[in-house]
Order: sequence, then C-alpha cells, then structure tokens
Amino acid sequence: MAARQALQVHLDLLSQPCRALHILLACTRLPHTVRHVALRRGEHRTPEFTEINPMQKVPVMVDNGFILTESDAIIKYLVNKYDVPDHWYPRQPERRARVDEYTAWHHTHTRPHAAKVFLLEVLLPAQTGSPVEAQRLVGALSQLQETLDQLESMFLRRQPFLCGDDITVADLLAVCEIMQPEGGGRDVLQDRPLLQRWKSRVRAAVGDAFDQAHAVLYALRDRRRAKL
Ligand SMILES: N[C@@H](CCC(=O)N[C@@H](CS)C(=O)NCC(=O)O)C(=O)O
Repeated sequence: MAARQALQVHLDLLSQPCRALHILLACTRLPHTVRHVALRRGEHRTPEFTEINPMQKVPVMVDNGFILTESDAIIKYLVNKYDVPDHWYPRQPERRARVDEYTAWHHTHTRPHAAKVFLLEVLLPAQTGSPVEAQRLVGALSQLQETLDQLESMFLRRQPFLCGDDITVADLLAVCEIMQPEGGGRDVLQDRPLLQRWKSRVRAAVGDAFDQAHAVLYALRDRRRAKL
C-alpha cells in the first residue's frame, strides 16, 4: 500500500482558489495527496469535512495534522515552510510586499468580480433552471471590466507578471479567477491583448499544470456548448 503523504489538500478543481493551489503544488513538486471534495454533490457539508473545516469551504490543507483554510494562507504557508524556488513568494521584503499588495487586493476585486459572472451565468441558472435577469449580468460584467482595467494599469503597467519580472503566487490566484467565466463559455480577455499576453506567459511558466488544473472547467464549458 502506498504511504500516505504528510501533506494533504482537499480540493474541487471547479473552484478557482483550489486550482491555484493545485498548480503551485504541481510546479513545486511538493509531495502531497489530493482529497477530492465535490461541491456539486454537497461533499463539503458532510460531518467529516465539517470537522476539518467548519466553514465548509475548499481548499483546505492538512500538513502533519496542522489544518489550514483560506487559499492565500495555505499557499503562503507552503512556500514559506518548504524549499521552493524563491520567485513564487520572494523573501526580499519589497518584492514580497508587492505580492502581498496584489493578494490583498485580489480578494476584494479579481476574486469576487470574476466569480460573480460565473455565479450569474452558470451556477444560479443551473440551480433555478432559468437565466438570471440580464441587467444583473450587465452590472457584474461592468464591475469585472473595471477590475481588468486596474490589473492592466496598475499591476501589469511595466512588467511581464503581476508583481515583477517573474511569476509569483499572485499570478496563479489571478489567472484561476480570470479563467472562471470560461466555464460559461465567456472569454473575458477577448479584447485585452495586454492581459492575454500575461496569461500566455503564466501558462508557459507553469506548463502542463495549467490545463490539468482547468480540465474540469473546460469540460463544463464544452458540455454547455454541446447543449446549445
Ligand atoms: N477565501 C476563501 C474562499 C473559499 C471559497 O469560497 N471556496 C468555495 C469554492 S471557490 C467553496 O468552497 N464554496 C462552497 C460553499 O460556499 O458552499 C479562499 O480563498 O480559500
């Protein structure tokens, strides 16, 4: 029988922060075990999972009995604790502060705004059986466009990655959110060459891990397209 890894992560790859963590683990080759938690089947509400995370959300990490929730905290814990290339979360204070600057902003901008488009276009219609009111979607798209403008003008103004010349955990968190509307067939970077080039650089930097993490999202998109 294979030995159980000391590091376990509980993930559903339809979840954006779970994919960011998954890509980081693949790129850094940290030995770990993945426990799949299917949100659509309510597996995050079982007594067993609630024991691990009373907030009933993924991702969750368990490292030698140490339980941690919140993707931001998990990702930073892993790169702090283990010997991974410095570029992911640089030790130099100013460079690290740039990553923290983005990740703090991320949770009030990129994450809620991209997630809302997916919620309105995919999740709510799946639950109710009918599309949401068009005006709600227009509002969400406009908020997301504003956030994408800020990503371009503030974070990608003069540098190839969000926080400098090399890829960091900030790029992983961001790209996984920006990909989420693709689950509903919407490419939010369609008219944004600067962000498209950034996404290509992120894809190139992480290699196969990108498509592996997004396979479930692509499958959802393709199933929806096939129904049209
Ligand atoms: N701030 C948390 C957000 C976690 C979160 O909202 N996870 C979602 C999936 S993306 C979830 O588990 N939702 C289940 C639910 O709320 O019922 C993080 O970054 O880890």
